[in-house]
Amino acid sequence: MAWFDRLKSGLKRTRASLSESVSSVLLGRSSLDAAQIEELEELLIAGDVGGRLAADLVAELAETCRREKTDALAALRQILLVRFAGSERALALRTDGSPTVILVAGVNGAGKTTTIAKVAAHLREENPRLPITFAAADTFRAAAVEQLAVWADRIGADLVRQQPGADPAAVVFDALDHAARTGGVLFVDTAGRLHTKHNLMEELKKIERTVAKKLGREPDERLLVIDATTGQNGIAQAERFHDAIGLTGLILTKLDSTAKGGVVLAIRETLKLPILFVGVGETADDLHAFSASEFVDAMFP
Ligand SMILES: Nc1nc2c(ncn2[C@@H]2O[C@H](COP(=O)(O)OP(=O)(O)O)[C@@H](O)[C@H]2O)c(=O)[nH]1
Ligand SMILES: [Mg+2]
Repeated sequence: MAWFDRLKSGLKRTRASLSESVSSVLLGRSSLDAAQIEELEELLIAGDVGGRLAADLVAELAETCRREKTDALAALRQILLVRFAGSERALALRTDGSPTVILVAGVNGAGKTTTIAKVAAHLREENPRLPITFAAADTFRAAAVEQLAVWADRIGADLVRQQPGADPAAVVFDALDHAARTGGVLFVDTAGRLHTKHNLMEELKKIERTVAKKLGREPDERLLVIDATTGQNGIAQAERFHDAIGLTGLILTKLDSTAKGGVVLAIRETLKLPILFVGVGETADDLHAFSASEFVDAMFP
């Protein structure tokens, strides 16, 4: 299946609850009365678009309709396209021989480890000779290291690991030595346990400092993986991670498992960070570079 069809199919639930109800309010209209404006705003909020953005979008739509007497649904699509143009960015790979260091953070179960595997699989497909290293810096659970080891094996990536309970920064230290020899891309898989939030943030900062000390720069990418089903909570979480490690971008997973895919718009609007990838399922083909226009097209076909 081509990517756009996967995305559309992944957004099925969001379309069924958010898009279809929005469309039925707007269909065939070229002006909106107060009741319709209110209904539309409520539908957008229910779809997790966020209160402020919903109010903004509805106000802009009402104004556009007043001014241009244009088809309201087409106008909403256009407003979304303009507002979210440029939300995407490709992975920044280094070309100076020094390894590209990609730190991947997020709470437990967000999809960090599988997302690393998927992105690595794509890189491997584009360039079979690209050296790829995984640093197993989620040392908190033995199973996490084993999970990453299985992926490394499948993809043909090198794995740098230590025993469970080891200092994650020490694993990264070793992995940096390894990647300095091989070049290519180093993915750092991290822990995500939430009940020790402070320690987690300190752990991530320590990993950053280790990279800075060894390479004289921050990790090239500091990506946060957000489970789209966590909705507005994901935004608050992201702000904490951003405060701790200065995120360079976001990856949104599990859009296939939520009817509130509007959260993508809320996240972009609130955090102003680029979205690199979105995930709509468990296979490597279900993770793809994000495109704002594709996303709007898939939401409102
Ligand atoms: N349905 C669906 N499941 C996903 C997606 N991304 C990841 N998962 C699943 O989420 C679960 C947790 O992923 P994992 O990578 O172990 O999370 P981590 O704790 O952040 O490392 C796994 O079963 C993944 O297959 C997605 O886009 N859609
Ligand atoms: Mg993991």
